[in-house]
Amino acid sequence: MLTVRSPLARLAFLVMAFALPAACGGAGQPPTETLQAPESSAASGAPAASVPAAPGQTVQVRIVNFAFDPAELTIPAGTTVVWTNEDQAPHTVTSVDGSFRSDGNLATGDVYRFTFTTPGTFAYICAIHGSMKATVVVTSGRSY
Ligand SMILES: [Cu+2]
Repeated sequence: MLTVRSPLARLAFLVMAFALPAACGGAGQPPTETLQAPESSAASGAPAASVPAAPGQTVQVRIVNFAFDPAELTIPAGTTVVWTNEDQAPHTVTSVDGSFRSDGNLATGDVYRFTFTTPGTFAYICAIHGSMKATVVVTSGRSY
């Protein structure tokens, strides 16, 4: 028989008809999407507190288990530190030199934020629990 009646033959032809242009198009396409995301240079590493943050950035400090976490934080001037009380107990953020302090007690889930503009070492405590001590070290944010 010479007549192409077999459905398989038709199917094969269809597959060829579709696959061929697709293959050609795929091979001829240059590798697109070579744009680099600017975040690779802007992101200054992991959100770990020991890594200096970029000026203007916000850094989180957790208050948990009757402690500030991280207890020691180094940031460039212009950084905003956001404390969040994750304890059931109330706490405060009270600087030793009086340069900043939370307005009253922070209840569970409460947030206190302060933007450090002056370089220096700032010790702070919880006014309720004197054993809760921590430090924010502010470096010059305009050194580059
Ligand atoms: Cu406390």
